[in-house]
Amino acid sequence: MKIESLSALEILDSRGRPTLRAYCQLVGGRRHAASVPSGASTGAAEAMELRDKDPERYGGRGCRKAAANVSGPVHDALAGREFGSQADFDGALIDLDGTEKKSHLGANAILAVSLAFARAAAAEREQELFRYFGSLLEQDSFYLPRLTINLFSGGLHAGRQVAVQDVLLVPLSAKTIDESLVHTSRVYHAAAALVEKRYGMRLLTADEGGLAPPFASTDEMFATTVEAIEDSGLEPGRDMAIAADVASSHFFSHGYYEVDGGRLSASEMRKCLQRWSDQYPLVSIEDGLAEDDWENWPALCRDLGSDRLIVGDDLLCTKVDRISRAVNSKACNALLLKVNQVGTLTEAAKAFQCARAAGWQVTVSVRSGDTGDDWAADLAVGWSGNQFKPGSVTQSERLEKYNRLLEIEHDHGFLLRGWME
Ligand code: 2PG
Ligand code: MG
Repeated sequence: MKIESLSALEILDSRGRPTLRAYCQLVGGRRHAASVPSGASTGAAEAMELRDKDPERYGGRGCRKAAANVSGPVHDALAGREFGSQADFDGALIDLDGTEKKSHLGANAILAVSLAFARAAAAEREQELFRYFGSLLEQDSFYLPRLTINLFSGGLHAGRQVAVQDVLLVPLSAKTIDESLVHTSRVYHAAAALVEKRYGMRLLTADEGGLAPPFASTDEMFATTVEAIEDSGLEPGRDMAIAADVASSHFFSHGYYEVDGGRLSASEMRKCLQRWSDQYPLVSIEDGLAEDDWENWPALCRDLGSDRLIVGDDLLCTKVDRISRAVNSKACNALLLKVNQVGTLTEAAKAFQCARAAGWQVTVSVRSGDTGDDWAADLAVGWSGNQFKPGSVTQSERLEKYNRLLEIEHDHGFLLRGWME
């Protein structure tokens, strides 16, 4: 695969903030594009997005420098070169950048090019994108991931009216993607009606399309979720369970977790998570403890991990060294995989394999600032992730991913994974 040209431009994400779209053209092929997402609740160990820091444009968040890096030095170094594989191409990007966190060229620039190359390579092989992604892991049989779908948001995704960042629905009894979305839509509308009645507000949505009423407490957020499931005619815990992205790094300060007006020590925070798990049908807990609170994660996983997912997001940042540390210390049993935390497809594939080799589950996730590009759905199927977290069932940047899953299900009839299967 010989590179004809690489280029990029600044575009806007679902929050109206700049991000990047890159283009890759192989010799003899046509131009292929890929757009990258961007997070709000970022982990400290994440690869670095390059931002312009020009206060006159988008509060300093512009991505013109990152775009120029692709169209300039990256194009100049790689155009005309032949690459036998995604790993070779990504390796060249990593070498060209030369920094630990990809801060020289920008992780946003590097990932956009890595993905655009994947699209171009898949097209050259006349493969659907999910099959190309599968080939990176030498995988050629596929499952559809079980969905986790944003319903309510707090934390950094909704102005911190409660500490916990996201409450998600897990359609447990659904047999297909189609049925998962039908069930979820029922609950979403029941929740919207409850919110309107109880809080007297029209439907204001958070970053990922979830509802964000002024809940007085986290318990109220969980209890309203259960009520909405019941109102929809589904059975909580049997048809529809709950996942929480606690995102606790973002309310952890000076050794304490600041939840619902209280200051909890790590062991009190664990007790709190235990109580929520006893009281509500909580089947997955993401970032229940903070990203640097390594010493307390193993006890959390021991207490709650036998029949639920204990997911590391900020803790792991999709990085092999952090995943290995968590495997060795039994800190969690699942990886939240976000490709832009690490910056190339090849490194994300290694993180995926490292987690799977330890017998963990992998939840593939999009970001709170996302675009209409649907590559993440192909990735979730191509790598047959156990779960997929694309946000709520509103907003087109979310729905593009669900619609792509519907398309793959329709065209190929792959089976939907069972929960924790
Ligand atoms: C998370 C993600 C997605 P963000 O914390 O898991 O929900 O949020 O993209 O803001 O990091
Ligand atoms: Mg998270």
